[in-house]
Amino acid sequence: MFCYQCQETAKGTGCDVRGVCGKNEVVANLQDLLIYAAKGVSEVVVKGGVDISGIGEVNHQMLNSLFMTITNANFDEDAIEQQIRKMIGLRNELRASVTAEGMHDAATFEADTREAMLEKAAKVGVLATENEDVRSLREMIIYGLKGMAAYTEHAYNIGKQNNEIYSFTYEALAATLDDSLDANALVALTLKTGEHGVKAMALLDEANTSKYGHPEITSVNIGVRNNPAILISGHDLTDLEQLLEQTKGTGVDVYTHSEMLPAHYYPAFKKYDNFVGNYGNAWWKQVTEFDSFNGAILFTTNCIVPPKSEEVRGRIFTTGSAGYPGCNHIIAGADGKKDFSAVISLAKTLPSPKEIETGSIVGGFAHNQVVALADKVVDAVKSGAIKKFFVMAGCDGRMKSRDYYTEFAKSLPEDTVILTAGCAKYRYNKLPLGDIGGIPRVLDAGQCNDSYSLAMIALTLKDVFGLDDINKLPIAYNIAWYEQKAVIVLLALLSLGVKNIHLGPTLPGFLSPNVAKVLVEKFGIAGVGTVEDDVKLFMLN
Ligand code: FSO
Ligand code: SF4
Repeated sequence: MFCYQCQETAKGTGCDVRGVCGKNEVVANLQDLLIYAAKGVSEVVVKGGVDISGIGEVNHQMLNSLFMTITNANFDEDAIEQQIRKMIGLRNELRASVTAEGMHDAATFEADTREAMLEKAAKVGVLATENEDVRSLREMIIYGLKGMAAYTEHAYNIGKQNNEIYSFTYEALAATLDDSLDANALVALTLKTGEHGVKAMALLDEANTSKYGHPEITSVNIGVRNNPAILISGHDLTDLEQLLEQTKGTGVDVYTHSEMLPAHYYPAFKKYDNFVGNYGNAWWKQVTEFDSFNGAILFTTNCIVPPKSEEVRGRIFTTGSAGYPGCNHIIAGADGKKDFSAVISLAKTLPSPKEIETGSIVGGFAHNQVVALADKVVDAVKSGAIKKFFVMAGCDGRMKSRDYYTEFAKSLPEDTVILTAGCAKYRYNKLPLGDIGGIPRVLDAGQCNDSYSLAMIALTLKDVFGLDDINKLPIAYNIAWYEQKAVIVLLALLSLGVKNIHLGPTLPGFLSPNVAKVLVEKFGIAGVGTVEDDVKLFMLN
């Protein structure tokens, strides 16, 4: 196996024996083959000139395939094998309907057995591309597409689609098979990936807000009640909605976990009186927090950490693109509805959660809410009460070096405001950082995809201040990344013209030295240094 798609990759260069995430060699290799099959489908669509408006199932399975390979989403080898078969089947049907010739091997290979799949996988993984710069760019594009697929799938679940995103996904995946494309062409494609990332986030924003209302300032309870409970993790709001509907009146409480926290900010979920609050912190703390939660757990997406005990594993359910061997997986029926009765029944037999903290946290500062406060914010900037904003969106992770972000937040001058989104927020959202004239010093826009809101806020401020360049705003970007959704967020920001983004806690292992150089020279991308130096540097510029 070889995988270097996330920030925690072994030695910063690549996992080649077992993933630091817990992914074993078989899962890693099957995921490689699934991506190869997805490239094959793309080749047929592009070379065959297939009209994508007529292949709804293929479009959907493409999203699902990419999503299943995101870090910590799916560890279930059987599920991945089944998805490979599905993609090969769909690819063959499509190929039979077109007349194009000279198809790439990805569009024609067959692998009927697990053995044949693993044999093929060994030849088509990341290292099959020999030139390290081409490999770096191809992989960066693929990781961006994975993140984009995740956001597009959530929008799809709400019934919103954008064919431009599907078309681009096929075009870009097929391009990663094309040896005639040099590094320059791939750099251009990388930026185009970012442009489509903006479209995917806009689509999801529209889907979420049209169905559930605009996020609004909300205080979220972080304590517990004395009832049996379900903890819902991941990012999918339609799963949450169905769970809340099905638990209504059952005596079972529902808590959010990690990236599901921002669901509390949406008006539509406030009517459920069993929707109690948020339990715990960022994804990686589940290794202890699932023990004390006691109840049933539902993963709607990543981030799953392989459970240490059978007891915890027995309480975990997965759905959508998520999966873990031995955990009950809930699939949607023909009508798209999911039956969560098994989760609810199990929850009823389990003790209530153990309290690990008390109090509340405040969030809900997505674009609509912040724009509603625009006068206040603009006045605070004009009067000098707010000197600078820090976009600190992205992910949290296990590495000790991420303490940097807590220390950085603590060390920022009191006339600065943090704009956050994604699970990175857990590094500082419970610190007593206070407010500036009623504006909290940590404004949480929501999930990682709600980084879109942060970009919208920046564009609004640019107009209000009459600036011609987004980089002239008093906004600094100090972003933490972990998995591929953060890659699409980064590419999206670059495509919007944002420069001088600091990325940590380490730069991606998938960046070759030459590709890293392009990012530094063209976009001013930098890593992080010490807290003291960085705060000084950011406040000077
Ligand atoms: Fe975090 Fe995991 Fe949302 Fe990621 S929970 S790390 S960027 O999946 O997707 O922020
Ligand atoms: Fe390693 Fe990350 Fe890949 Fe897991 S997802 S195998 S930790 S690089």
